[in-house]
Amino acid sequence: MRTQVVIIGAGPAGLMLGKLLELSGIDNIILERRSAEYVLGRIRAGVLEQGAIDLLDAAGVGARMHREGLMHTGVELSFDGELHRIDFGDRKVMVYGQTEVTRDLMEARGAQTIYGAEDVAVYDCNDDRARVAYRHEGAAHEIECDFIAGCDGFHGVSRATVQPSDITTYERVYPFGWLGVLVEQPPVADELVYAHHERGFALCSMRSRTRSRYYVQVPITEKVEDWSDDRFWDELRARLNPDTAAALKTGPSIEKSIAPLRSFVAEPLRHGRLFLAGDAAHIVPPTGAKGLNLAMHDVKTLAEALTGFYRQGSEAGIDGYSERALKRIWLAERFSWWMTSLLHTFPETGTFGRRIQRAEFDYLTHSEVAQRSFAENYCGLSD
Ligand code: RFL
Ligand code: PHB
Repeated sequence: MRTQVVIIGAGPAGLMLGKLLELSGIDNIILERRSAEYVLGRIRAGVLEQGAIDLLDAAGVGARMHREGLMHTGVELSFDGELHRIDFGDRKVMVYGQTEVTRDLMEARGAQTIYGAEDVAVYDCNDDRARVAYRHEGAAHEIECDFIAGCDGFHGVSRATVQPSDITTYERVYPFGWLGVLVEQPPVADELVYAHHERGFALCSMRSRTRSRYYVQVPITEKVEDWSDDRFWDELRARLNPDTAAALKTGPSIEKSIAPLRSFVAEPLRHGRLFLAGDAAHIVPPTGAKGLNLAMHDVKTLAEALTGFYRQGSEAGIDGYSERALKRIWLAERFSWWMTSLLHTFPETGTFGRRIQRAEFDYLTHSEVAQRSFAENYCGLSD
């Protein structure tokens, strides 16, 4: 088999890249290890920046998002029970689940996606042509291609095939995770509530007007089996401001899982004919809601680069991809790290650290300039 671009991974990065290439007339095949149902079953991100909204529109898959997504013009921040709203000014974000983005992209895909592709392996990335081998339904296959897009997430094969001496990684692993619960109940507030409390961070989010998503910070050693629904709701209430806690509508959880928190960047993003994009290249802690949005920005940049190569015969885009994408990646890493530092409890920082967090919160909630900066970062920096 032969194609122009092999995309590894059918998460939002791989599916969006596939769609953008398709629209530019560039042949591509997606290889995905899991089944489509499994991919759609993963509950992840919920917040889209304007840039991601615009990209979904440009890809022709934005109609349902505009019908069902919830436009937010601010967020609530609670610190030890004291609530403040931050207004985004003339900016906004869209609350629309990653599951829905993935479903819309899957349904719009015209080119081939091979689900259940096992033992995917990347070869010859530094030669004239690259090759990708895989097994499907027991048979071995190979695809020859011009380029490979590694969109296979943090644990994928793409980054792992690069010689360690050719890649530099930067990492911070946090000693806690987020225990998340999805529930068929209306959200507790019209906007997201991010809460700092001495017991730990909490977040009230949503998927729709009838479905809510809640998180509490837990030590990374915690086991999800030890968290009954009642224990979760009690802990969440204890961390919120009293009015929000009193308004909380609880119910049986329809999903419950613990996600670890990590900051990570692998540089560069190009290795011969292999390009890394999305979580394969970088991870942000979810506090700033940046992971999905960064993945969308990466593949927009990569699709433009590949379109320039095939349409104009220009290598400028593919040569500049890594540097261009990394600029935004590091800005998002900075904001996600900062928001994580502001809102979580870090046992090692002691009482001095807590007072600095409080000062940071007071500055943010009383300075118009700080709020404009927050809104600019949270809603998405311009290119
Ligand atoms: P994905 O979604 O991990 O998709 C990678 C795909 O590659 C497949 N794969 C392979 N396929 C073939 N061969 C192999 N060897 C393979 N290995 C892996 C996988 O099965 C999978 O289908 O990466 P992608 O596309 O780069 O997308 C990134 C986003 O999923 C991620 O950044 C966000 O979910 C992060 N995130 C959030 N981002 C936001 O922008 N806003 C949010 O509000 C937000 N909230 C979150 C989040 C992530 C969370 N978790 C669970 C980590 C909340 C949470 C709790
Ligand atoms: C979510 O709804 O899952 C969500 C929202 C905002 C975040 C992280 C996750 O910062």
